[in-house]
Amino acid sequence: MQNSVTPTHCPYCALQCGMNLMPAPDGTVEVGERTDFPVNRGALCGKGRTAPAVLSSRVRLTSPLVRSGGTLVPATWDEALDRIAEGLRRTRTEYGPDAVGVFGGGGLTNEKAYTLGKFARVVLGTSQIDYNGRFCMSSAAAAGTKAFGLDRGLPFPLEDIPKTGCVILVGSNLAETMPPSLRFFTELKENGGTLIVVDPRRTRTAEQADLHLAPRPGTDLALALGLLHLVVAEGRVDEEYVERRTVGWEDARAAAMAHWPEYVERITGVSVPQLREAVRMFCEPEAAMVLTARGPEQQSKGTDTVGAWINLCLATGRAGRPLSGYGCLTGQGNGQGGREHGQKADQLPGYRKLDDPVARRHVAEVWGVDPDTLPGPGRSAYELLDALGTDVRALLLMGSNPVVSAPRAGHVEERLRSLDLLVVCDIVLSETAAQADVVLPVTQWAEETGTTTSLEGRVLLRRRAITPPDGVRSDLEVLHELADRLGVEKGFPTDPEEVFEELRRASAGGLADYSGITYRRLAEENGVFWPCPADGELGGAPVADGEPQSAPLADGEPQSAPLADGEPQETPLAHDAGHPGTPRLFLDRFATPDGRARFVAVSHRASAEEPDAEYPVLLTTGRVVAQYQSGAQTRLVEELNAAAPGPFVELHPRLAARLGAAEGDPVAVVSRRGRAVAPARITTAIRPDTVFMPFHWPGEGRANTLTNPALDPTSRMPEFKTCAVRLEAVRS
Ligand SMILES: Nc1nc2c(c(=O)[nH]1)N[C@H]1C(S)=C(S)[C@@H](COP(=O)(O)OP(=O)(O)OC[C@H]3O[C@@H](n4cnc5c(=O)[nH]c(N)nc54)[C@H](O)[C@@H]3O)O[C@H]1N2
Ligand SMILES: Nc1nc2c(c(=O)[nH]1)N[C@H]1C(S)=C(S)[C@@H](COP(=O)(O)OP(=O)(O)OC[C@H]3O[C@@H](n4cnc5c(=O)[nH]c(N)nc54)[C@H](O)[C@@H]3O)O[C@H]1N2
Ligand code: SF4
Ligand SMILES: [Mo]
Repeated sequence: MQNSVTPTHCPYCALQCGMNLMPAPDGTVEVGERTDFPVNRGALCGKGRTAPAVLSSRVRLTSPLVRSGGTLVPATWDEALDRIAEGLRRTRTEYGPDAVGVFGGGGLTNEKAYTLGKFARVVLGTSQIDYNGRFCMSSAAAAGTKAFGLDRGLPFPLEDIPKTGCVILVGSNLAETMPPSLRFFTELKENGGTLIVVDPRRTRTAEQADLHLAPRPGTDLALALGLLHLVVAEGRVDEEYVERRTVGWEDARAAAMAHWPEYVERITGVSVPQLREAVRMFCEPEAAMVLTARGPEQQSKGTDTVGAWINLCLATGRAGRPLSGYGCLTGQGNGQGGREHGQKADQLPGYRKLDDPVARRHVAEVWGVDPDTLPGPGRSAYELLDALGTDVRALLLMGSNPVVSAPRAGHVEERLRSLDLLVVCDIVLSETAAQADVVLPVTQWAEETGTTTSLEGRVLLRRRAITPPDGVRSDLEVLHELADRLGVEKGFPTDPEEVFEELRRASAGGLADYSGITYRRLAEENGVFWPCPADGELGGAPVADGEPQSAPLADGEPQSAPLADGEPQETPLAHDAGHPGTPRLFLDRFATPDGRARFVAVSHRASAEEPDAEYPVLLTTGRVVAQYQSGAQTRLVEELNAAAPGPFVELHPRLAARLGAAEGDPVAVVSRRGRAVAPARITTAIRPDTVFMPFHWPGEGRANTLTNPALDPTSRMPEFKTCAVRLEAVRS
């Protein structure tokens, strides 16, 4: 234990709630309220509050494991690392560098994501790297980039939400997925603003709405186009704004006009009066926002769907103006930073493109390599998993558990088994690690320092608060050791701040420019919003090793001056005064060459799999409040398991009656990919044509046994949110 109180951030979702860690009498840590972080002001959900339980879990890995005679047995670090290096070298020699794949995660810190991308390109020389963020917000990222020239999930801080006039929340159940953020929407309503929620289920979030629209899964594109049609028909277009700040309106308008309200009602199941009411609520106030999450994004047309919602914002003059805009609620702890610094198949640090010669030259110079040696773009996440055992014969996996979380998971499991070499770095023996040839036990959030970038685009410092157990090493140490064994002795530091200093240089001049950010500033300013270019040369005194990085004040007291109301840009800098960071984007111009936003001309299309006689019901999937993702971490916490012990199938009483299923009865859900069985949870809160399953569990009730890996043509996002299934009663 280093400090008595260490201010840091939660290991889980993109809200990155602030928390204090304090030593507990039994040698572990306790979570304390940290009220100075403006996003959560001390509030935490149950996952954050119980996160320390995973640090001291009995099933935590503390020794490397290697497969021997079919089983995983403990090994020394040298044995394990040697075996990996030898396997990777052999694969490369026999099949070429692209036969080695790398799979990362949006939960990894910026330092890890950056180093993993560099490791793939410089040490392995492979193009075959991608990460689980592809399954997360990639459609919104693609649409945001197209429309605005830049993808930062929220172009404004969350604190703007209560001050706008209306928010349309499309396919987000944030009351369960980011509970402390619900406050911003409650305050919005208290201030006289309105909330519209679009979700096929009446979720805890939808219950807070002034208007709940419950479309059929997979029809958000039609819904957005129908709203835009009405905006035009009712004369609500902001012509002056469209003229001055956008291009492409004529084509987008023509496409939207083909989506008559009655036609949209037929596709979506949302009535024409409800469509009109939504348009009125959205258009009447001075300012309004559209926020999307996984509901509309995890579709084989997710990019076009988000594009259509952005069109709605642009046509009504609600983007790049104070208290107005489109935003995506990014999901994972570092879902934002994890998509900026090079673990994505087509990307170099600073949100640069791998196929851009200028970007290649810049990053190659920082890395001290010849730009021509950098490989080109590789396969997207699902395509990479699908190629395992054929084109890709060895895989290094860090920060994901695809056996539970990938679409068509039975097939992915089979592909993983067919590898010559699977290496997994994890905290626990996840379902994926259990299939590995070598498992490396790594340190966790509270045992290491690093930065994350929250859904607001706010770069944050997570601090080491506790000494890791014997036997584990950090992901950075793993990459350093492997680089060394593969003949690259320099360029893979194990000190996170040293990595961050290099990341600053690599990102300088890119879209996601972190060059003006230092660990010291992060500690003193409670985070800095990118872009934050350096003022002059890149210096910045590093924080002394092991020293407390800011003096914590007495418990309960704010630890730094709260931001001035509405004006976080003006917060004075305590030290190395430089660029203040950018809480709000696009107010003067969009990040396109001409400064104007782009409309997209899109039309509705069917989902990859629509119900038919054999598979007459729609399946959608998502989350519950008490479990996180594949559950590898949260399934270890007693309190969370008590709240959410296992999978279930949520269905309407009418469907249940047809099936003859009572509450709690096992129900089989069958798709073209496989069959899953879980207890029925009967509720009128879901459409009668749809069933819902959470995806947090492996085994018989694994939702991803069923899901369809149909990919969005642009973002390569799989269609997690809709596929066709049939239900069968299970006789015990
Ligand atoms: N408790 C908890 N919190 C989490 C996570 C977790 O696993 N557990 N994960 C984190 C991560 S990585 C992410 S990405 C976020 C995700 O956060 P959310 O996007 O809020 O989570 P989901 O439950 O996947 O999906 C949201 C809603 O989409 C609805 N939906 C399903 N199909 C459709 C559709 O076709 N259209 C529309 N409009 N809605 C639809 C579902 O009914 C669901 O209520 O949560 C983060 N926070
Ligand atoms: N059906 C369905 N499937 C989905 C979704 C859905 O809505 N429906 N959502 C998708 C989305 S949005 C996401 S983000 C994915 C997430 O799904 P996964 O990618 O499986 O995410 P996690 O369960 O968070 O996996 C993280 C793994 O890394 C480990 N880990 C945590 N921190 C570290 C670290 O610092 N280093 C290392 N080496 N390991 C670490 C954890 O123990 C865990 O085993 O699931 C996707 N799958
Ligand atoms: S909302 Fe997200 S960041 Fe906040 S405590 Fe819960 S899991 Fe952690
Ligand atoms: Mo996610």
